[in-house]
Amino acid sequence: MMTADNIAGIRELLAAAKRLAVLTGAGISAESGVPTFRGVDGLWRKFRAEDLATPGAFRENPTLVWEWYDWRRTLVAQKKPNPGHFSLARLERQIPEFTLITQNVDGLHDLAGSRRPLKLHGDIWSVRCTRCDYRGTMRQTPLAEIPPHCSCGSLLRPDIVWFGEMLPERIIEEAWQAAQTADIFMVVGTSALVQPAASLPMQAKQNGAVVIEVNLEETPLSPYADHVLLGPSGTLLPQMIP
Ligand code: BJW
Ligand code: ZN
Repeated sequence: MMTADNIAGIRELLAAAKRLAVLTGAGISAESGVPTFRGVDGLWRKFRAEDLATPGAFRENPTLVWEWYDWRRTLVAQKKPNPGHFSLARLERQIPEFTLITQNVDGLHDLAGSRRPLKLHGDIWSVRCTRCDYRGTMRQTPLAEIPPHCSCGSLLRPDIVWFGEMLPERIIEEAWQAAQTADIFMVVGTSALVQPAASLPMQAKQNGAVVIEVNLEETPLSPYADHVLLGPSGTLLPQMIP
């Protein structure tokens, strides 16, 4: 239900929380200058998701997919966390049981000081081999070799979850657990369209959590949220979290 929200009330709610989980999406990084996926300047407007973020696309044209990631990596490397990220890092230190769940691959929560964000969709700085079990971090921007190769000679791929791929099992399990036990579940800057992430707040609600949504606009989740705060997260979160 939509309520006429007042920030002071939300501040009190948060201050009293014992178990809090937060799910973030691309919107929290928008004010850092990282493009979102589905907004006006969203990444999907210029590139078709099916062309780039699927295992099939990578098999078909690894160079194109790597060029896209190289461009995004180079962009993200120049970006810094904004007051929204910093507010969540602060909140983590105030709540006894706190879980940060993010769909973002940009690493800005880590840079803001969040201890261990559960990265549902992977990390733009991580790679893995398409043949052997090598996994590693690759920070170079721009890449010297596109597409990059493993020392075993096979192609490396971004360690990111593409459409049709399973989320990392331990991470999604931990996220379900946090959703099921939270007394407050906050959702920030996600269009709430991509599954299974979008089901986490619903799961929390079914288990009795108060759901707070922060977004520029309403989403499919809004009718189920107890409090919907419309506005930029970089302004609203610092007001909600002193
Ligand atoms: C602001 C703001 C500001 C802006 N302040 N707010 C059930 C039903 C239907 C389909 C499926 C289903 N289960 C699975 C599927 C298929 C698929 C799916 O969900 N499809 C939907 C699109 C319908 N899911 C999957 O394939 C997932 N895997 C899976 O389920 O495996 C099991 C399985 C296997 C095989 C078959 C079936 C099941 C994997 C999903 C992986 C998603 N990966 C991506 C791309 C990674 C590539 C990369 O990043 O390089 O992850 S998709 C893309 O979307 C990215 C994001 O993490 C994700 C979510 O986007 P997000 O964060 O919500 O961003 P936007 O842009 O959509 O929204 C931004 C929001 O911010 C907006 O609301 C703005 O208003 C707001 N905003 N500025 C506050 N300043
Ligand atoms: Zn290898």
